[in-house]
Amino acid sequence: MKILVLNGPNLNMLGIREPEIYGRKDYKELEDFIAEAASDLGVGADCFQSNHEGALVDKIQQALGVYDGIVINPAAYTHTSIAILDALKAIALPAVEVHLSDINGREAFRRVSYAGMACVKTFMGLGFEGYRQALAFLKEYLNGAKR
Ligand code: CA2
Repeated sequence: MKILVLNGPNLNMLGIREPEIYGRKDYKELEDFIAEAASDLGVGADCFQSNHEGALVDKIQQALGVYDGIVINPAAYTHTSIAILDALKAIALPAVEVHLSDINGREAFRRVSYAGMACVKTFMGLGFEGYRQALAFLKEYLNGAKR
């Protein structure tokens, strides 16, 4: 089972600013956390981070036929990108949305998630742990789809 983990703009800045919202660990530590969680679950996971909407859309399109599912934190594009929503719908692979923070408990503009409309589940407000839960959920979801 191969899962693509996508992270959107500014997540490469983790640990540098706003630790009260996003924690003190940096992006490299997030990638290490995801690799360890995937290994514990016995699934393969590749991480990709970009600050560019089109690069994320390209990566989603390229996932078809290569990956079984997607875990995605589109970051600020969550709340603006119909292109990412359309790309997720176009490839129709099971996708799970993750947010480090609780987007429903913050500014009103963060309460809308376009990408989430194409996702089977959302984990938010759990910090790095949300990625582990998303991988575990996707593994069970994909196993269920095979039965
Ligand atoms: O909570 C999340 O994971 C978000 O997707 C993070 C995005 C934000 O726009 C979403 O509303 C919620 C922001 C990621 C930027 O991360 C930073 C990291 C360090 C310093 C500043 C921003």
